[in-house]
Amino acid sequence: MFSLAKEVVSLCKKKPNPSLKIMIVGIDGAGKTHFEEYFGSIIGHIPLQEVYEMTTIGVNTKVIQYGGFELSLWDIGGTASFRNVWKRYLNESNCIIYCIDSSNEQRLNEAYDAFTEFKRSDNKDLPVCFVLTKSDQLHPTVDLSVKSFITTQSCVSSIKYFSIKTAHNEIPQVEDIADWCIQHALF
Ligand SMILES: Nc1nc2c(ncn2[C@@H]2O[C@H](COP(=O)(O)OP(=O)(O)O)[C@@H](O)[C@H]2O)c(=O)[nH]1
Ligand SMILES: [Mg+2]
Repeated sequence: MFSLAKEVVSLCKKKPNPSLKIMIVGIDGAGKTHFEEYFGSIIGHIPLQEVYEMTTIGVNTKVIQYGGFELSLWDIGGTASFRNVWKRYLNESNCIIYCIDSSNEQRLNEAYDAFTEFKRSDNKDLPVCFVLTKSDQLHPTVDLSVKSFITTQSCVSSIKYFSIKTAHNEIPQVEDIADWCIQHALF
């Protein structure tokens, strides 16, 4: 009897956390790979790796445990020729993080166009956390523009700010983003 109870306890312990899949997209240079690295380091305690100053070709994945969930992060390359691959991940995803370089007003329309084209394929209308990256160099026009852009979207959405320069400070940027994803994810 005692050994059966022990077995049940050990099986319960092995039960994995429910999984939540988050795709991280945005045009090339938006800061996705740096964001994912810091996310994995701060929340998942994965040692911070040096990010190669190179455009991501393909997908970088990380799996971390947070808030009772197993979070799978997919940082998907954002070059123009790779953007049509994003939609292939929609079906399996529960939430989207869309990174926009908040310092770059010149590429803002390109970022909107890529998002609009991508979202057209999203039948579930997944929630989107718009992460304004490089917030150490936040351009006020970009900030205002994105605030207005999200009001035109049908999906549940929010704007969060992130900078590799302040990610480790007292401001819980990454935790705030992870909490938002957990609260709004569609299963
Ligand atoms: N100032 C600043 N630069 C950043 C920040 N995050 C990323 N970068 C720079 O932005 C460039 C593109 O970053 P990367 O993560 O490769 O973008 P990706 O193509 O979207 O994956 C790199 O040169 C980074 O050093 C940030 O928070 N602040
Ligand atoms: Mg990248």
